Amino acid sequence: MEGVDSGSGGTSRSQRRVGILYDERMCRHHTPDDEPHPENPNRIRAIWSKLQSAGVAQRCEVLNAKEAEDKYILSVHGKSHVDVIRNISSKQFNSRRNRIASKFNSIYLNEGSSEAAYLAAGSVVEVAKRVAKGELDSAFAIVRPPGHHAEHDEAMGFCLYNNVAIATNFLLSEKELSINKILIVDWDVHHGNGTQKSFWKDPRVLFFSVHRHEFGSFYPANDDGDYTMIGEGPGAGYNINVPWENGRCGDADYLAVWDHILIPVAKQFNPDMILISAGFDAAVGDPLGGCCVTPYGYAMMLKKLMDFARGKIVLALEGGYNLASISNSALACMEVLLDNKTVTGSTEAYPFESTWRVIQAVRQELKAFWSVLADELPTKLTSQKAPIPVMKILISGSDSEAEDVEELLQDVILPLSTLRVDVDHHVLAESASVSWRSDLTKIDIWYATFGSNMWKPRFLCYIEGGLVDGMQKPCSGSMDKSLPKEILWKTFPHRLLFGRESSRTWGLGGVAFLHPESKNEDIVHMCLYRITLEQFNDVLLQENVSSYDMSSPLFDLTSLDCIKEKGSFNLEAVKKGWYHNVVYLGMQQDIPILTMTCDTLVIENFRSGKVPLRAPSEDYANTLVRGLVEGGQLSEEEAVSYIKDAATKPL
Ligand code: X5A
Ligand code: ZN
Repeated sequence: MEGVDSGSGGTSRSQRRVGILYDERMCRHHTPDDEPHPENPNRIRAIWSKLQSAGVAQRCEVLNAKEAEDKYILSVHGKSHVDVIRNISSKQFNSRRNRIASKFNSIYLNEGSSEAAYLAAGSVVEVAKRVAKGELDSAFAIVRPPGHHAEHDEAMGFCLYNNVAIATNFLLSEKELSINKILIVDWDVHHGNGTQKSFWKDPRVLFFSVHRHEFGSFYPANDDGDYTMIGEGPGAGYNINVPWENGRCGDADYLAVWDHILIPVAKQFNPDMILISAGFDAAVGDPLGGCCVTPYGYAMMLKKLMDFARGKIVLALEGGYNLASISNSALACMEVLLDNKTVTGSTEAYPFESTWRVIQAVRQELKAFWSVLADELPTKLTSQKAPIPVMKILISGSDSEAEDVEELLQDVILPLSTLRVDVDHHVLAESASVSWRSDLTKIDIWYATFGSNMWKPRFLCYIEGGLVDGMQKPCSGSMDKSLPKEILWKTFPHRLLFGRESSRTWGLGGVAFLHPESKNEDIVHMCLYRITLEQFNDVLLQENVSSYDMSSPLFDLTSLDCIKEKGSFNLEAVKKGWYHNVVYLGMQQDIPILTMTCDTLVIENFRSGKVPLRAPSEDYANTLVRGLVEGGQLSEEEAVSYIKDAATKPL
């Protein structure tokens, strides 16, 4: 039997009235030639179909999308911006659309964009109105394009109209709704810059955003999301930012922020209604977010907010780019909206030390406005912290390295028994790849290694599978497990460097990169393994920890022709991987020598400090030394100083 009310009071309804809104027309907004893009129509399709197959949509009131009226949109955006979005999809803009889109930051536009933007904004208005009127207890608007980055005169970050800001102004303007104080909770992994600006001086709207910030280097990459940004004039104190110093934040971090900032403030503010900018890109497995909130975490965050505003809550979708993660997160939220049942599950980890630091900074900054934040947090509490990033939930330091969701699933999600989670994961797609494999197995190449792969037992993990000393994660190996046919060493005029804060395989500390361009004063020792081009493809995949399915090769014969001419070859399919740039180093016995490293753009980011240069960890450095020594290239002393040199010389 569904909809059992385990809550108190015999008079309560057996089923809460929960609204859900989905409209296929919002899928007509997509990239002009349907090029792949994280913000694509399948996002809302995946959520909608998940909610249906789980039987949740059937327990909700399904609402129709509506286009927003210009007068409400104009309460947030300027006339010129509204004119652009209204007209952009018409025929006479066909030739100019791409050029206009390129003037914005992270925006694409097509014939369907206008309608989708109007529907997204109008749909959030629609569900908000119904919840405000009491026709519904709460609701979820499954909308796109998202909205929270969109500013007064600016589309950005995949957002055209600021859906949540528009709905907020609508609620405040309809006096008979009696909604005078609104809490906006923005749990999208990115800062809600557009929403912040909309209500900067407005004390009727308490804007709260928790986001990756990394001192202003995470998108939108400025200081707007800093905790010192608290609003101005009458709005001072009504803007609260919780900026993460690092990625990898999970349930424990978010719930600590809820318990020690958001919930006490919500109590004191006492909102008439809550709007959630519900991006699910802080979810475990998200390709952009690099955080690891589980469905249980989202459920708890939502549950804790339901004690306010008499449960009048509207969720509006923002970001979230892993289809399985966003579907499961949305499902967990819907179950909370529908049920009085308590959420079960547990958070095993502690918050990061940096999380306590940020919480304390926020409380300090805002205690003059919110007396509930005035007390110092007890040391007994703040000393409970994750030792160092726990390896099993350590998602690499970059905001982009593709994730192995499977591993995270087992460690983090499976214990959360009541929330069914089945994140898809890829294995080598054997059947589809048979044909290219049999072709590429006939071609030999030299795979030239400059990092830990110089130590043969370590490299063999990429062929045979498994792990060796110092590695924190096993490799899957190649499909063809035959050993390298030959091994030889050579030096090349390239610069070796170490960067990034941590890696999945070695933990904290930098890993080796090769400057893709050569320079005469540089020298790098390289161990060359003669393997097949098929095996090289499997190595490429493992080096770039990707969910790419290998139904076609990453690097084929055409790529080989191309690289001999151009010198390097970027792998589009794993472009988020750290080693997606294949570099050609010449020929050896009529066989091409190939290596893999980052591209020159990343080198620039290393140089500017945007991506950190970092010395290797002890385990990792030892592996390199071992490779050089056992390979007969250098004495131990020489090897140690060679590595140290590369790790300390400025770029
Ligand atoms: C809504 C949202 C992300 C934009 C990232 C641009 N936008 N690199 O998640
Ligand atoms: Zn986002």
